[in-house]
Amino acid sequence: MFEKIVIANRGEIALRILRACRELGIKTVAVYSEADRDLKHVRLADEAVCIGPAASAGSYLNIPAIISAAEVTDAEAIHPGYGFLSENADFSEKVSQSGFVFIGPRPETIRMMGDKIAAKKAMQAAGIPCVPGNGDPLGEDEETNLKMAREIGYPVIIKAAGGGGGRGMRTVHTESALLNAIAMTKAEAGTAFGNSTVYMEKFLEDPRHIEFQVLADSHGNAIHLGERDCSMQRRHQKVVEEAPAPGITEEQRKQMGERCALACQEIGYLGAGTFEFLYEKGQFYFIEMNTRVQVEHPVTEMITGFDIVKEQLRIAAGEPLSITQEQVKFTGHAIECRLNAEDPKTFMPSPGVIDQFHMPGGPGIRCETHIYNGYKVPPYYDSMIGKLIAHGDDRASAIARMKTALSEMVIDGIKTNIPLQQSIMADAAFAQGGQNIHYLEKKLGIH
Ligand code: MV4
Repeated sequence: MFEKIVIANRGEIALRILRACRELGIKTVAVYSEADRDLKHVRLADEAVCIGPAASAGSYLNIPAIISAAEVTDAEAIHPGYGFLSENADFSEKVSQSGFVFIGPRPETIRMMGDKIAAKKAMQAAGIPCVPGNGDPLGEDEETNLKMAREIGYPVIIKAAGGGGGRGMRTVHTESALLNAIAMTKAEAGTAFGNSTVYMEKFLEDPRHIEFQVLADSHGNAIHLGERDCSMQRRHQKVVEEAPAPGITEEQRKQMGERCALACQEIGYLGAGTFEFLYEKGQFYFIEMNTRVQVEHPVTEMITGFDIVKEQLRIAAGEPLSITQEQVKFTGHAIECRLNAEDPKTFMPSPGVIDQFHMPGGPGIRCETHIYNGYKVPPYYDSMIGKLIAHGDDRASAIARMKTALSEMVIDGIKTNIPLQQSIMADAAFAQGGQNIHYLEKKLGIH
């Protein structure tokens, strides 16, 4: 196992990684921006290095500064967390070239999954069901493109190969709008991603977002930890996640999960990963693969009793997976509410000093946050300040525990989305489970 690693992130996930390191006896190096001197994990880390100014371009995205921090502290590996450089293939490559271990997949894998066309092709080849549409780059020939859309059937969606996470895509409902939509998406993609390649898919109108968690080691072993339902989202930002996904049968879980694990073995995947699917009318359709630990990983940990971050560290150190697929057991139901420093009605960020914080507790409650009394939420980064996770024997009991926890949690001094989360937990349709990706925005009166 490593003796010392650099945590190349901030906030709750940096603290989460630090805790996993402590359990494994690994020393930690926190790297932080000038705005983040007071982060909780910076105080708890064995060493801390300031890597640049508040703006993340000069700090958390500053590759030479992060690698230098590893060099001066004599660390062996770098954990990127999520966001920032976590899915940057050039970063992972430079980390390796500098003699450190990148805690994540190989650069080639990250690069392939960053190219949505290459990712779809690889998954098709590995037997993963994909959205209808061959996934080839669209050429200039108008007749060919019109014919393809006619064959797929409207509505179709034009997606940028360099996009993902909801960026660089356009839906087309009629033939008369197709050619212009392709031209517009190409132009925008060229500007936004430096790659104007686009492809065409059937547009699924009312899907759910269901994703499978996988882990693969360097010895050729791969397992899945079941699925999460992340359909409660607003503007491509997840708001509530849960595991298991309501209504998914044990048989579906086994079949899709094992296919994902097998695909990992076929592409030589390394580390933790997520297969994102759209789920409609009983069918799964692959859309993207995330090559990082995700914000919502705790709901999977709660129903499996398994520590995903510790496993990332073990895998990166060359150890085999600590459990087999047969040892993975799913118990109860877990729900995660993301906690954001924002106005619950306008969604405007609400940075500032937290002058009162009371953390909820009780059976089945887990609170992942770096905030504390007197902590000042800086305005420079994502507004997520933590996550509240509730586990129960079944979905209803997880919701009941979440409601209790939300009602006893106090975060004063800034605005938070706690009222929004309370209204979701009290929502009759949410209580039913299995709502689609448009539900929350409709409830909020967007559309
Ligand atoms: C789609 C789709 C419908 N049909 N692809 C948005 C984020 C990116 N990961 C893919 N996205 C979508 N791709 C086809 N063929 C609808 C979405 C989509 C979506 C997907 C997951 C979660 C929330 C979403 C919100 C709007 C659109």
